[in-house]
Amino acid sequence: MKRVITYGTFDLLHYGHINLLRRAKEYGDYLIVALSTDEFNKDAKSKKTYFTYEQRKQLLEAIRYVDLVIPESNWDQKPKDIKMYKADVFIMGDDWKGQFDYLQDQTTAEVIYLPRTPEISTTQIKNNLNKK
Ligand code: C2G
Repeated sequence: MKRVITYGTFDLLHYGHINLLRRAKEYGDYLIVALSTDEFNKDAKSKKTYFTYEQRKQLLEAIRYVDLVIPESNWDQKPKDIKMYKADVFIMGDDWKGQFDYLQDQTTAEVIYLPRTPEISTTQIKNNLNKK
């Protein structure tokens, strides 16, 4: 069983997120999503989410590519998560390229950055809605 892990806020779930999750799942058989908690978003990522953690978790759990959703409550939990969940591959969109290379040394997981889906983001959705 090849296990993949990825992290994110996944607010206002959109096709860019789905593209990432679909491609991440292609690297293994089991996809774990570490979902940023409301506190982590507010305190560490300065993100104000539209949907709560529970709502975002419910949406992710409905996606066929996602096998498990766990909370992301700090920046430093990744090595522990990778060990605890026996993740073989760590995947993020390439807006994070290079930021998590340290995991390649600190854990047995392969670190892969996938191209982001252009032209879509939660921020853009919010801005466009405000214009209407
Ligand atoms: N993403 C993408 N294409 C988009 C938008 C997002 O591929 N158009 C990817 C991002 O690169 C990320 C994932 O979807 O891998 C989730 O995006 P966000 O919810 O914006 O996650 P982020 O705030 O970057 O959180 O510790 C890591 C952080 O929790 C990552």
